[in-house]
Amino acid sequence: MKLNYLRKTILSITLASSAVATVHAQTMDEMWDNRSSGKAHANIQWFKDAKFGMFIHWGLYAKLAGEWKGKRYYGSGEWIMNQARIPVAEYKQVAQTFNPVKFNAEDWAQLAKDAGIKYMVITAKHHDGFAMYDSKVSDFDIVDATPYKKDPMKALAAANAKRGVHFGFYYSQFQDWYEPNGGRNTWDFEESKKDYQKYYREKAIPQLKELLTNYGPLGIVWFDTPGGMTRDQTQAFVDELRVLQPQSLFSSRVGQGLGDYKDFGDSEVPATPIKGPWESIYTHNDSWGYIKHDMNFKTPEEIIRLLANVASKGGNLMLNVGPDGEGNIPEYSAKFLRETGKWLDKNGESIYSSTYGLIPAQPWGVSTSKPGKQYLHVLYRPENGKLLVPGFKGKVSKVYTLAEQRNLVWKKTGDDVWIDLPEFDKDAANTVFVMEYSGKVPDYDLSVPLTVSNQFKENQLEATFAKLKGNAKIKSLTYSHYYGDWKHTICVTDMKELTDGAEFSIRVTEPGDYKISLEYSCSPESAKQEGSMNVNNQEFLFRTLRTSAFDNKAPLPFIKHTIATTTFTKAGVYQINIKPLQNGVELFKLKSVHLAPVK
Ligand code: H79
Repeated sequence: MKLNYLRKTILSITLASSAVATVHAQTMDEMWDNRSSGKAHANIQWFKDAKFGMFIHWGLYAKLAGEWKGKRYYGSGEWIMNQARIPVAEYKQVAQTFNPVKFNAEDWAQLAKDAGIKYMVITAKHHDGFAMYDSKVSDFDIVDATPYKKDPMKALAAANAKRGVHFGFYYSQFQDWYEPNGGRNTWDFEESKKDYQKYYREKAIPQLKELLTNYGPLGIVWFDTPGGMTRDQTQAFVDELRVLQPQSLFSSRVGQGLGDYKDFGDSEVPATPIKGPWESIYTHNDSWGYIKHDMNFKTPEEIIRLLANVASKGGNLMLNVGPDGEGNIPEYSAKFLRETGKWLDKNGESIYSSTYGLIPAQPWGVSTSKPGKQYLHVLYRPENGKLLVPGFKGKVSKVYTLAEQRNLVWKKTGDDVWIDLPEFDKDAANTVFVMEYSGKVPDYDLSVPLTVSNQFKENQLEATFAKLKGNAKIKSLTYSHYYGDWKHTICVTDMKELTDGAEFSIRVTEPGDYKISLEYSCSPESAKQEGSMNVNNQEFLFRTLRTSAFDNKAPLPFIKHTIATTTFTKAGVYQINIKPLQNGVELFKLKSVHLAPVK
């Protein structure tokens, strides 16, 4: 079970949205095209090295701030025109009051720099059709339609260039709710009368040409939600733009597998390492565009861990900020990004220019790689301070702390490396250790048994690592809480028959008593069914508890159902087998198995 297997089984199964089907025929997979050309772009190296980007969603919606005609909206503030079905004639008037006098390009670029960010991508035009730069192609732009009358993108491009931060534009190439022929405004314009080609010819292509001509070298053109073009048409579109800046990278959402690197779904990290250039994009709070009542910001600890997690799988994290209608970046975004920057100042070597870790995820954390080095990102300290790096084939020469470069005592027994960790703040977001080695280390392998140790409060076995039996499947379930604030959870699904099941291979490093819990989601039809878990030569029975049915527009609740206590008398490899005890409907959607030591 190596990387190829994974790409097919897990990442292609982002569920089609049933709610979307009534509005348009596109599935979420098509809206988020994650296929890249597979050909290496000549200028891809800076992107692979960058690891940390800043996304900025800024437009007229920032002025509305999640509120229209006294009603508040939640989630994806940049969708407010669509969510509130605001007619073009009324939305247009918002521009007359949009005057972001507090905007300061130098401050924004300096924040990126202080945060350790290497590239910035900002919305030149989102789905609402409003251009945040001086466009000659349309009057619906910041210079012609607002009292501000200036082009903020000119200053921003220059401020980033000065600091060596790569700069790029987001451009919504298909959706344009302002234009009669643009994608997806169904409340003003009739879909059947639209001529997408005319819109592409007369607005999208000419505007993209302006962006690729007037703002210096662009690191990235970040396309989003393709549509209305065949593969040949998309190829022609790409070719026409490429000649203007052959060095600029195009995101995979240009569509039809013609992008230079992959983006997965909004707020999605793949479960295991992915080869080739890719990026995960995340909101800082619950919305891309500014919403004044959205104060749910990820803490510095969450950002630092997310960054390490994404890097451990070989990708970049592009974290969004949503400046307000005056041009201020939300205070918590600025503060928490600067905190992240402080961590990167000391630990950046383990992130920038790294590739995915060769050590599978451990109860203590994740790893990243450089030639001859594995960086061990310790998120949870083993209680006795003895860190196990299991199954490591390299010849270890040295182990040290990254921040202070202090050498550590270690020993190798067989393929296991045991490291004596120094005392460190066990509440720190991420403490990094470096293991230097020589010799060849095999590629990341999914089938390696998962470590279970009594040195951690809990050991979590993720669905991704299950070996499937019968018709069981591993799926990435996509659902939202508010509006477009997508969440993704990987589960074992479709265990419906006695012959279906999930097997987890574990390596227990310390014998002893453990409590075992199953974390799952269970629809009303699936509730009260019997299942069995086989481990350690014992069969444990359980009956499923109802949580709720899967619905992609609602939370998917999970219950952590404790079902057994068992005693492992010897250290070693064991199998955990879970299966239904009747034929019929799905047993549950299994997210993970937890083993908590009893002390
Ligand atoms: O710019 C941000 C989003 O506005 C944009 N991509 C990120 C970077 C995005 N556009 N479309 N989508 C994401 C996916 C849209 C899904 C939809 Fe829906 C499902 C459109 C209609 C149903 C979400 C839920 C929006 C409305 C309801």
